[in-house]
Amino acid sequence: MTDPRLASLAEQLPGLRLFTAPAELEHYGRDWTRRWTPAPLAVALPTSVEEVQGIVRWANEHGVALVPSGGRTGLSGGAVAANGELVLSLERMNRVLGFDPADRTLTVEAGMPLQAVQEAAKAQGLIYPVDFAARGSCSIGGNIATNAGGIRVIRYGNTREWIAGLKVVAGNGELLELNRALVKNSSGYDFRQLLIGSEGTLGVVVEATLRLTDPPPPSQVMLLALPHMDALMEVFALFRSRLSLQAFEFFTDVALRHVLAHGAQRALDGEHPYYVVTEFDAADERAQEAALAAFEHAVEQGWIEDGAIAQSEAQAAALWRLREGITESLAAHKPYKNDVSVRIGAVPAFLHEMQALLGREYPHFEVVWFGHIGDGNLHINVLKPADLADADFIAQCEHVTKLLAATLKAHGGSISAEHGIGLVKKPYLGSTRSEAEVALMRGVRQVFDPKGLLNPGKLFD
Ligand code: 2HG
Ligand code: ZN
Repeated sequence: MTDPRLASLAEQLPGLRLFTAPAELEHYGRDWTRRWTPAPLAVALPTSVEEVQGIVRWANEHGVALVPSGGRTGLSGGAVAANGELVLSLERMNRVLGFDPADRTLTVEAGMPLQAVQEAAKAQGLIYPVDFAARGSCSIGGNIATNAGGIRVIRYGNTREWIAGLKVVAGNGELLELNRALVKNSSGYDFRQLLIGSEGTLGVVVEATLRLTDPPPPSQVMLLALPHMDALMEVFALFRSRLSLQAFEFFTDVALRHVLAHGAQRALDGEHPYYVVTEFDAADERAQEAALAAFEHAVEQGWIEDGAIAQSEAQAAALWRLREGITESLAAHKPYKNDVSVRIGAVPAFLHEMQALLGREYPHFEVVWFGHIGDGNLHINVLKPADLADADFIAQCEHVTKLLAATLKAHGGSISAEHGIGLVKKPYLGSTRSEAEVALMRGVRQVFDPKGLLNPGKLFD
């Protein structure tokens, strides 16, 4: 440990684990984006709130930037450390701190993986309903920092809805206890909600008190094959009016091809351009009959060409894999990712404009569409041709993102629906938020983190 700043950190916090080996710097310095070369100063892995406060105070003394770090499954570069920052990994703060049956809340440390949170809730006969494919690796602190969405937003909303209280270390090292799990608290600004989605730029989330809820009734999972894009929203409107939906997700034939090549099992024969995986409450025969009737009606209307219903949990998991396995199946192609949203009512018009735009601008690239269509949230992954240099590919994609951002602006949409702005979407923040809003964001940042040491360069410069 030759760096004097690190020597002083080790001296101030003698029990603190610090990593400085190149392999660890690389591992902890990047997230699921692969665009930036990791180059942190070191990685600190505190085990207590006091240690986190000590690290933040040390950072202030020495002017060292910090990158708060969870599971690093993010797709916007929010957890990348490429400029000599200290990575502040919450990985070792991963315990359940308490369950309150009267409040139905679970208090956990920020480094706990989402799946472990879900399991801890289940052990109490309840659920923590936010869910998505990275559940095993992402951390609840990271979910809070990005206001993560996922596959059940349609029923349960985003992470924001489930945070009853937060403990946060602000940029000066002070510990803030935000909302203390109160259901009703009309006593001024709600900093808890401000911290959610702030991407580590206002404070380090160290603990969270999560609201839990009753498990849903037994459900059924269906895979639907659709003949054209317009059928997506027709089927969605029909299913939503007749069934109690837990999820309504779509992908294209291109996505299906990749996920099948990656080991998922084919569930329907034939070629179809669009697919939906939907899950809905089906506690009794009446609910199941209603689902069948909705399905048949959609077939009669020409909105559905084929479908499969899972007959067992294993089959349900296999259908879900067709949707949840997409990101992993594309990773080797170094995809350029867009994660955009518009109001649900604006989806049909937006889809048509996007299709025209992407067809025109990307004639030679493979473009994969999928996502949470029922929330107005689309993921557009553009795959890099093997023979194209990374920088050229990104430059071409950035050009299209500018056009896409303008289209989104015209539709009142957002350039980041659920992945955050991070480094990847920073140039486009202004397409989603007004100048006045961004100026206020900078002002808020200044108040929480006067020296600008928390995740600098993310969200805005
Ligand atoms: C999903 O919905 C994730 O599967 C990842 O948000 C999306 O890889 C992506 O673009
Ligand atoms: Zn998603």
